[in-house]
Amino acid sequence: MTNENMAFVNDEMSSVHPLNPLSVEEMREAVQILRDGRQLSGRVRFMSAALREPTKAEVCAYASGQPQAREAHFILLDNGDGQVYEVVVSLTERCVKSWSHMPGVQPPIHVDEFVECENMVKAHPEWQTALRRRGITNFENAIVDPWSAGNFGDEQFPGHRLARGYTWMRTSHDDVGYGRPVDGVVAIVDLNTMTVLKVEDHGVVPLPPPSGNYTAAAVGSIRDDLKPLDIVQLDGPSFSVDGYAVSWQKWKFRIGFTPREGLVLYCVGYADRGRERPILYRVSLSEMVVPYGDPGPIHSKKNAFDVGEYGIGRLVNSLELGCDCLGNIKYFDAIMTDSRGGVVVIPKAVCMHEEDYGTLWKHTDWRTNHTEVRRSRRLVVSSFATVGNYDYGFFWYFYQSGDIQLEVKLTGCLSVGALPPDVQPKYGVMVSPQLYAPIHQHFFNFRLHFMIEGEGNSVYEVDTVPETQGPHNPLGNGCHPQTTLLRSEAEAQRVINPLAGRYWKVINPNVRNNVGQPVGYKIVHGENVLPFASPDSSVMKRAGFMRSHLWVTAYDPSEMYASGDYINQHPGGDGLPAYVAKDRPLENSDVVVWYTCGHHHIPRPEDWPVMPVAYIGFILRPVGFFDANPAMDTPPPELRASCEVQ
Ligand SMILES: [Cu+2]
Repeated sequence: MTNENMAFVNDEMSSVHPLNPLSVEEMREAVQILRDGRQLSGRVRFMSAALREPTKAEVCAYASGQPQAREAHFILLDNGDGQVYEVVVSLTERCVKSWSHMPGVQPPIHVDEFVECENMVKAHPEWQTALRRRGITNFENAIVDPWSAGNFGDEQFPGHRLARGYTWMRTSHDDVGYGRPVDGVVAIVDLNTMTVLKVEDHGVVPLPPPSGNYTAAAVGSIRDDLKPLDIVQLDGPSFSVDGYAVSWQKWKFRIGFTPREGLVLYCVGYADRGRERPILYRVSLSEMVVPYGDPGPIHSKKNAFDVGEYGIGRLVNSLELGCDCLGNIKYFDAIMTDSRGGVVVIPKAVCMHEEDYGTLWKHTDWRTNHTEVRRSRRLVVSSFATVGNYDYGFFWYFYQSGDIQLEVKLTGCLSVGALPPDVQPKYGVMVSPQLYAPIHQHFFNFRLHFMIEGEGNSVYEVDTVPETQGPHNPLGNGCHPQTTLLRSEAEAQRVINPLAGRYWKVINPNVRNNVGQPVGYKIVHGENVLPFASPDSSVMKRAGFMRSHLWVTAYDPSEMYASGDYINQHPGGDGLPAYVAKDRPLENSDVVVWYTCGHHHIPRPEDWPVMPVAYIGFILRPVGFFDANPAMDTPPPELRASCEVQ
């Protein structure tokens, strides 16, 4: 893609841009075309409905004002026979363009299945018997979540669409849902037939006492010494939006959204040297998994893939001004379908606003006492999703310094277990009387399709190494960066090394800055960890992307997800481990970087009943991309003297 191409993909044209998510009208029409083209039985579910995203080549071929082929992609599941179909509908040609049978796969669990599964399990006599065994006779306040079944090689029900239903007891409908696990009871369900196949009972554990609720009314005494803190922008925000195209300061990008990945950003570029300079083609959360470290029968099978097994975009929150976002906000809706093909709009699913971010740069001349200081402003694009008990925020930040930051905010309720009084857990931490939270990790993999100044990109690992001893290093202080080209996919599977100051950079060897360096961006890692599960464990096979923090692949539009297209009940090996098995060359080519970050969570009592936000992420930082500090031209702040506290 040339720089000129990049400019046009960032401008909204009179025709619909090929990367725009399907509109409400398009979604409704696509469903109708599908129904008109094929007789669908009443047992067919729409497991996914979204734009069939054009390939990068197709987007690059997009010409200003030219009508674009618009297509929708569906994943259908026939609950009657369990078969799965991928369907492409052409909105332009008003026809079903392709219909592909996908044998042996399981789509993600749909939120509609959550609701139906809970009602079905609660009505089942074996489950009711198991609860009565625990002295529970009123099932009204019970909640049941269908956890993904995984694949442990010991399946008693091959060929079924499985989930594991776990139960909790509320004291009322307003109670914290996840504080009182009915430990030991697992309902193995078939989501196709919506029946209970088996109720496992691993032994009665007393229900823990109520452990507190998180609503303001339940907390009771609310502190009263917080004064309002308002974000006021009387002249409006500094960004402009045209459809899904965003301009802010010198940044330009496009916003997208898929039911599987949630928030997607496209065509990120920066205006510099008199043109828009491409940096990224497409970035998204490609997969995530939460392996639990308790080997007991309940938690050992908990390792939810919240992207590939649930579709984290479908679970997105509708955000509230003043609560989720402060300031002058631009919201974007998310458009999808329910499992019966009805169009669903989640309003305000993506929030965009500006934030003050303290000091951008500063220097005081101590001789003259003259100070130059600039305040940092950042643009925030974010969304929040609720996956059962946990909540995840995904925040992209754009800075005047040229940095792009991704931050995941982890909050919500821990997945807990019950213990008899006076029993201490080995594999978890007590968070409340008779209530423990198993140790676990949250691994996120972000797919970062770079295009630094075009398609010829290379990836290097940079360590800092001490200089050898000798006359060239007489005082022993010498050290220097050691740069290693990652030539192929086999070489480009790396882990962090903070003690070597390791980072990875993506450069364009064909474009140089004013001191002759190739222009590039580096990946600055934050908190990270490797998994503790054994290499031959189920979760390591299924989430092979956890093995390395950095993976690089040659771009292939069919390679989108770190654990493959259909991870639900999959035995493993798909996704990145399969992609890199080809060991394709990477130098000076169209590369996709996949970054895995792991949040290690040994829970604390302070994480209960709702955990304060924990943060994890990474920064993409220019390294020789600019000739100098790109934020030199930010205006000096206005002096204000009226708000000094005496
Ligand atoms: Cu956690």
